[in-house]
Amino acid sequence: MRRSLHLLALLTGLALPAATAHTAVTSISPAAGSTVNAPREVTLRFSESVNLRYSIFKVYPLPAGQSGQRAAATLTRRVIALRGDEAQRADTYRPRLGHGQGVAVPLKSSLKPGAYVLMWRLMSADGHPVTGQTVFHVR
Ligand SMILES: [Cu+2]
Repeated sequence: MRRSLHLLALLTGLALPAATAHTAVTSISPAAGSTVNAPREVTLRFSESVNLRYSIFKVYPLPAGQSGQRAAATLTRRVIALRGDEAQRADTYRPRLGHGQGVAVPLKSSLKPGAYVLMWRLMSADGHPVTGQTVFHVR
């Protein structure tokens, strides 16, 4: 039912009712664009509970010389579904459920200064994937 509603909305250009909206990120720490001392983990909160089994969370350093949302989105598209990329990642590949509808993504120790991309892909309640990313800086 939700699926057909969604399709109808796509076809007609109507906004979806709130009940079928996709899972949204409500807060992220470190905040988007912030500069922080090397954190031990990043945390996200969502508008509905997230099933880790059907979710991907990764943190990648943004290659030197790159910055901004556009570079972050390009990197995310390239690596979000990549397997065997543990050595390139800044996280420890073990996201866990946090408080409320939150997810914590532990990071490797002593990250080097630079820009990092937190990226996610998860399944909304209606079965559609949601992908996003944010950038923070380590001083
Ligand atoms: Cu959908």
